[in-house]
Amino acid sequence: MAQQSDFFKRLFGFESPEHTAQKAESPTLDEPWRELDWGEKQKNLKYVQEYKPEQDDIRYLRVLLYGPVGAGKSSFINSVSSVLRGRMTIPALASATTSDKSFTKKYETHKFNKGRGRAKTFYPLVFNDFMGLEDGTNRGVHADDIKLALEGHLKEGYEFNQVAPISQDDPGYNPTPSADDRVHVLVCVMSANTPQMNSSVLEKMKSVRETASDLGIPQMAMMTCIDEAYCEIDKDLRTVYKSKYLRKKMKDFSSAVGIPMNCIFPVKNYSEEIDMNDDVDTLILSALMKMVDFGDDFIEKTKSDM
Ligand SMILES: Nc1nc2c(ncn2[C@@H]2O[C@H](COP(=O)(O)OP(=O)(O)OP(=O)(O)O)[C@@H](O)[C@H]2O)c(=O)[nH]1
Ligand SMILES: [Mg+2]
Repeated sequence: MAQQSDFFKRLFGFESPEHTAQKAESPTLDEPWRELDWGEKQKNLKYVQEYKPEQDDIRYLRVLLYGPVGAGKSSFINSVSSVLRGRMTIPALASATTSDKSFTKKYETHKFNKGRGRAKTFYPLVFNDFMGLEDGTNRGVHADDIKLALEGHLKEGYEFNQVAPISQDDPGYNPTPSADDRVHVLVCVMSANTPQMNSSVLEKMKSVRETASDLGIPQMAMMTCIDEAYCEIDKDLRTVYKSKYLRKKMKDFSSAVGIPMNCIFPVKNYSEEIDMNDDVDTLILSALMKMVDFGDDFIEKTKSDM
């Protein structure tokens, strides 16, 4: 077929109508719309592993994940841990099934071990995993709780209350957060496998974003489950930036939540595999490097504002 179409093109100087129609139907573009170097895993891993905030009073760069129930927030934390340690690890409890009720119920900081035994320390990059945003009022996490978390007011282990956001006299409320209790990057997580986002969840997400913008906190987004949503990507992860459907999905998501396209990253979380895979790692690292860069810029900015 390719030979036939080449022949047609050479003969007539343009592509045959059949070939043009076939190209239009194809789920993939000829060229990726975003460049990603699939051979740079080690260099990118080193970049993240060697990152350290410059400011003395900040031990950790803190990333906060939020988004709808079952979007893959906890799975992303597990995936990051696995990528950093070079083997499968599961520090954050992820759900084995998808439901409309959030599986994560507590506010927890996830740190990643560096080294073992006596030499064990932690990477200066930590994640907080939020309970999912659910449809309707008094369901799922309150946007107000996320806002307080952004400023560092939620204590470790705080149990989310679906009926009301935390009050200042709650033992889980931290009235005097330190510089590294606060959030340095806010990441919205969304599954590519969700047909359409619910309007009440979208409203909650917008309100969180507005607060983060008021606080000057950098924001980005990740689209998970790209393997489940698009069979061409499932077969070969390297087609990720050639998928027409995924690009459209990301564009729609970008306009719905107001996060620019260049701050949205598609990822596939480790979910069913038992061994590590370089392509999966490369996509995760691509998002992770931006979290480190954006978070570090914010840390530097707050330092110079003081
Ligand atoms: N195939 C595939 N499955 C995924 C991916 N990310 C997450 N999953 C699956 O989706 C389900 C939900 O993932 P979780 O990580 O628990 O989602 P969550 O956002 O933490 O959910 P809540 O805590 O309930 O709000 C789990 O069964 C995961 O294995 C992905 O990228 N690909
Ligand atoms: Mg979770």
